[in-house]
Amino acid sequence: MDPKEKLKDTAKAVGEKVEEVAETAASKAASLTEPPIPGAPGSEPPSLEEPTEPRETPPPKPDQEQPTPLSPTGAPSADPPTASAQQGAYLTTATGVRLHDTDHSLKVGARGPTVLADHHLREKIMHFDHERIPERVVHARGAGAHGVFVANGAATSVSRAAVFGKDVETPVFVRFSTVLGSRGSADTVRDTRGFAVKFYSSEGNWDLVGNNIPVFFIQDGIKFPDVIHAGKPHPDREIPQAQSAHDTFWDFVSLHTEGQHHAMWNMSDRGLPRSYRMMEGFGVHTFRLVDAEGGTTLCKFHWKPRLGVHSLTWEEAQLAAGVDPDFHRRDLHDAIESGAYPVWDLGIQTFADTPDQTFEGIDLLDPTKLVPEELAPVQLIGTMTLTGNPTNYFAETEQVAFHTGHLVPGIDGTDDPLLMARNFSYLDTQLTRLAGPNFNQIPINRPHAPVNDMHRDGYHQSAVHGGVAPYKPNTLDGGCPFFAGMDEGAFVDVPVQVPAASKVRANPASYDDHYSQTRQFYRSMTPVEQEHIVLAYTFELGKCYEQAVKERQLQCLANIDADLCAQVATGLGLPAPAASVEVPDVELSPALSQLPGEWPPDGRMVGIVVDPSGDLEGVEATRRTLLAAGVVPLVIAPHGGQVEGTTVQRTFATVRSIELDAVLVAGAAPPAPDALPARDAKAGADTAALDPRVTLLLEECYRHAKVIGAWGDGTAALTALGLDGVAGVVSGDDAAGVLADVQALMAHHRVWERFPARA
Ligand code: HDE
Repeated sequence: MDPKEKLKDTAKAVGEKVEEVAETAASKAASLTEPPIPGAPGSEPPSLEEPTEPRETPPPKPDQEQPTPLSPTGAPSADPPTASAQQGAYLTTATGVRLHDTDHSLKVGARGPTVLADHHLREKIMHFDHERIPERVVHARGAGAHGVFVANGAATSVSRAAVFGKDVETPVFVRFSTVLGSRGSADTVRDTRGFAVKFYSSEGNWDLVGNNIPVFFIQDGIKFPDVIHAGKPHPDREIPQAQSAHDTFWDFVSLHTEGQHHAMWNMSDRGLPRSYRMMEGFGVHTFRLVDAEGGTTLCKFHWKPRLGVHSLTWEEAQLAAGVDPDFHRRDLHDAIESGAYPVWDLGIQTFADTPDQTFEGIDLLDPTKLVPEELAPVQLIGTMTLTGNPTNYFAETEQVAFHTGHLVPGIDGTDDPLLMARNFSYLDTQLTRLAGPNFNQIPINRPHAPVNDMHRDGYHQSAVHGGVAPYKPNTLDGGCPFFAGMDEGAFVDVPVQVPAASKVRANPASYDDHYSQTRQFYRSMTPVEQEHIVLAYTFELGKCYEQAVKERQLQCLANIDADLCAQVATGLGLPAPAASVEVPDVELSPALSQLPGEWPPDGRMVGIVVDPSGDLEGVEATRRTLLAAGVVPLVIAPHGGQVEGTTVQRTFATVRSIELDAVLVAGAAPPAPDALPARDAKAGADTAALDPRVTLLLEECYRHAKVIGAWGDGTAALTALGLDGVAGVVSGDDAAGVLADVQALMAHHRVWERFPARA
């Protein structure tokens, strides 16, 4: 079969799988007797005893996908996707020789020395010693997923890329990440998030390597090592990990004031996403689209999450970093496993490709500037759905290699000096990280298009190239491979005019204004969001040691907004300086705010605190209604196991409020037998009627503006805590009525009224 046809079939199969799995998930939820709480470690439940009958390894879990089976040079393979997993029922050496023991090294007598001839010991330890590869120098901590992108055809008038053709389905692999932390750092730190998408298009791979923030810290890639050195832990003590709340970061951005805009986004709620599923994504740079006639249009890419853009509160983020450092990774995998597939629309803002490359006075080559959506609306051009979890973290999420230079015909870069440096960096970094130039042959990186590149040899070469003439022109290999023209889908460089100029190390004057868009962002926020920004700056600068750094950053804040500066200065106990530049008014851009709105609840978590002597029928009905709405119910009880036939997912001892988007109290919840201060300091409070861990749960949910509901005996708990009649707190006699109100309130993400406005 023609490889392209075969690829189309693969893409179609992915699309069908999306629908099929969605349908199965919905019908499964309706018929389930046990809640499908995601997180089971394997595809089948383990036996109590060690199995001894030889058998093949169990298959991957239904939510897991593998890289499409392709040869290293992109030829479709008839192999099943599991062909690259372990094969056979018996333990073997790396060369396939069966083994009868792997627990004892070969010794001279049971107590004697190990012999050098033990080839199995030597091979096993050698391989283990080399299991680690260098982590990414930035974005080391990440989580990935498989999915599919379906174009709606709206971009075909501006780009000839096949990936944008109407109804074309393209498999994708996405990796979300934090920037500053090491591979094992916590997910919920205040930081920018990476949002990198690899499209396995029929014309080759296209990587859109973006962030959840539309601007960047620096205007020229030559400063990237500097800003990262400043953001990473201090080189002497190697602290703090994965955060910007320290002297070197604020020293840098207060000196390189072009970083103020990005820093402002980090200090806003965007720095604390509730979930990877609830983030916008941005290509940041301006790209150049090329149509079928060679005409060009400038564009900026946007990913819009169907679930809306939501954030954690600062206290939630801090708690999660300790209680569940894998918060975002777990959330993404759990959502996919439970069938709540994350969906984003891809959109573009388009601009005429004029010689000055500006739009409404905004320099499109300056990556510290955005174009407000009010000036250039985002037009949707397709939809991405994430449908599969990786089967193996290392093989897929760790080894995936993105590169801004992975472009396809119809999509090109611009002269943004940040993008230029990236085009160099992403190839270069893989040489060290993935040990050589053949990283595109690693299964997760293999293009779904035929590869005939004349590159030869190198570490880990897994293609077996035929022929003798990897050069052009040649006659010995029949002239192969041949050049393609535009009509055969070649990437033909656009002959863009470059103005004659002197070679200089300089920025254009249009890069000079570092404050107007920073001010525009702050002033476009709602009062609640502004309060969070004040708190963030006050916390971050409060963690700085050096007075000069704090004062210099306050000066930057004065140049952004006098009130913001005054609030932060008060928190730091320092005088607020006057602006040192002119502070003109700016047009507001309401699209920058995350509020207000209503969004679907898919994949959200609702805790149900049960009391073994309470209304368990109501609990069961509530659980089913939530499942049917795509919400994950977590039953929380005094002990694990079952409560009168209802499976318990969390106990009073194991639950923590940060896991929940809303909480329901379905009974009196008196102190459990393990509510012992000697065992758990959280159980140390006055235990009068309610288990102290439940009191803490409710107090935290209240403080984090989460919806709280109770019925029956549970209402007494709310009364005891003084929560009756408070915004976003629902109580009543019947479970169904309370749940309906709770669901309606949850659509707003939080009970915003509970965050008091500044007097
Ligand atoms: Fe990156 N960046 N970056 N970056 N970046 C890397 O590539 C770099 C920039 C982004 O999940 C590295 O494979 C330079 C902007 C993401 O694998 C490295 C500059 C944006 C990821 C690198 C930038 C990004 C990276 C580290 C300034 C948003 C994670 C390992 C010129 C538009 C991709 C690697 C993944 C990763 C260099 C600036 C996003 C070192 C030199 C702007 C999402 O090559």
